[in-house]
Amino acid sequence: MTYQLFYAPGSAAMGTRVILEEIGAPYELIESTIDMDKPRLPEQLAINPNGWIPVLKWGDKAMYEGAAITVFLCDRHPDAGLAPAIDDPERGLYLQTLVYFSSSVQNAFQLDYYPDRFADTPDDEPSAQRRGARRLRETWKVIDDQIGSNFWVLGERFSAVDIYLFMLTTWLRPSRGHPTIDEFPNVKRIAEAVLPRDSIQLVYRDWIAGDNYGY
Ligand SMILES: N[C@@H](CCC(=O)N[C@@H](CS)C(=O)NCC(=O)O)C(=O)O
Repeated sequence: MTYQLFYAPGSAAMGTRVILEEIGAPYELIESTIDMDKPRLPEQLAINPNGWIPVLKWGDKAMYEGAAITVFLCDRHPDAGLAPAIDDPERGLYLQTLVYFSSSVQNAFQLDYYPDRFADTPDDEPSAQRRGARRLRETWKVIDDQIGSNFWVLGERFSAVDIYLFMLTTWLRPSRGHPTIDEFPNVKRIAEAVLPRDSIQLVYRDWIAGDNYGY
């Protein structure tokens, strides 16, 4: 079974690609875009009318929403050991953190990167962006405090949530008023521990080399 992933550099689809690499499942990338001036592929829009990625296809099925795709893939490939099983004591924290990342931390990024979705008029957009930068600080602080002295987000065990954390840290841009990762030492420690993984080195090669994907 070969997965197909609608993909663009710099996007949340990179996190999905890392999961696919970690799982060792065969996959193909379908070139998409997050450029708001470019059209989306009709096939992508038919699956996700919102126009955003990641979008994952397998067989005659498809889905979108990065956190849901993460849970889906990790449950489907338990041998990869990327997620606590359904009856594992850490399953709750795993789901809580993934959903918090996707609904709260990502939302804060969106206020800055897509202010037109949150502001009534173009004149109001800078206000949405400023609130987004503050919201980033608030939400990352919650995560930093949650991690505390844990080695990984879930404690002793590496999981897909650590990959998701890494992906989100690559979107931090102090030049846009975002906090720096140094403000969140526990987050930074985990991002640095994730960085050497082969999957990250492959998928984030350009980012590691200093390409900020135009942000
Ligand atoms: N809630 C979605 C959001 C995904 C998202 O914001 N993707 C961005 C790239 S990181 C995107 O495709 N942006 C272009 C657009 O929204 O049209 C998820 O977590 O999968």
